[in-house]
Amino acid sequence: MPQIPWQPRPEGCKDIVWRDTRNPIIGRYDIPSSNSIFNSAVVPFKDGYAGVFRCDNRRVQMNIFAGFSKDGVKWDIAHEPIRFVSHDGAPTWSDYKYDPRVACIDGRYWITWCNGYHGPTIGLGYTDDFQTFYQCENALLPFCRNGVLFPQKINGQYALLSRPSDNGHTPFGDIFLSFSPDMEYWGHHRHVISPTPFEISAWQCTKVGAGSVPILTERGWLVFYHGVITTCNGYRYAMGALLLDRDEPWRVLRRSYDYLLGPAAPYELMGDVQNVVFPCAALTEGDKVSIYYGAADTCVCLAHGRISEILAWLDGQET
Ligand code: BMA
Repeated sequence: MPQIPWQPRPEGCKDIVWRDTRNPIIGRYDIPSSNSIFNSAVVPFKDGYAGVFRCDNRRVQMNIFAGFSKDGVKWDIAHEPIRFVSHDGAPTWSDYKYDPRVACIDGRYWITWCNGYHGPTIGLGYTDDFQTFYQCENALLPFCRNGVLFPQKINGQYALLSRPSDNGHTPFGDIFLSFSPDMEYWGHHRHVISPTPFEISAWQCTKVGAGSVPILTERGWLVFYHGVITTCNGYRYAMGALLLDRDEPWRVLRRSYDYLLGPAAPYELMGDVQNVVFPCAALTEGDKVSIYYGAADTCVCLAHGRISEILAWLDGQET
């Protein structure tokens, strides 16, 4: 396992989660066809890392691309999008693909993304080598976004977080959990969280959506998520954290009411969509965590923290 691309907290910084000094680590024009590269997911792979990247092209069409890195910071992203092979006759046709997440389950890399199939829904596929990618049946019906798999079965079932939505820029949204025995048929749907009342925590009062693949800690599943407020200038996306029960992960043990990371750096405030911090992945090494997030729908950034400090911080979050 390579070292994760973690940096220590900068001197004088009191934040629970802090930005990488190398941000943005992936720029908007880092492949020849791209208008922007953001909201992307990475996992440890061989002696380095692999990832699935959202690259919008210069027609601003959304698609997902594979990439490799030795250190998690410098990425070699394919110049052509992933071409999925159908698994068991599943349709590979889609109007668009965006916002991928990658979960390694029993050594196989499972990819979920927002799949344009008569509107947005949760696309599902897998790869063993990041060369050949298989597309399975869509996990859920339209309209739905932000599909995030747990990295192991729970009580013998695969588990998937998602956020039912509309066909547009959805002004609502709760996180739900679904289970499947086989990655094809999903059910036993459970509610996880709703947006908060404005008076309690305004940054997440419009909608919420799962971000990173959950991290198993001694106290339960730690998940980074995004929360949205509707401002007079449109949506603003910030990042929070959730602690879910290990065996019944629809049970919420802790939730952030302060945000962990809100748009404040220039690359989060300015871009194709201003004021967006959108977490999609996290790497851990012991207590260290490095979070990959899309900034302003334009570039990919990193933020770092310590799991023990994030859990202690969550303990202090009260309504
Ligand atoms: C959401 C998705 C995300 C995007 C966000 C902010 O609806 O499209 O990909 O980052 O809006 O524009």
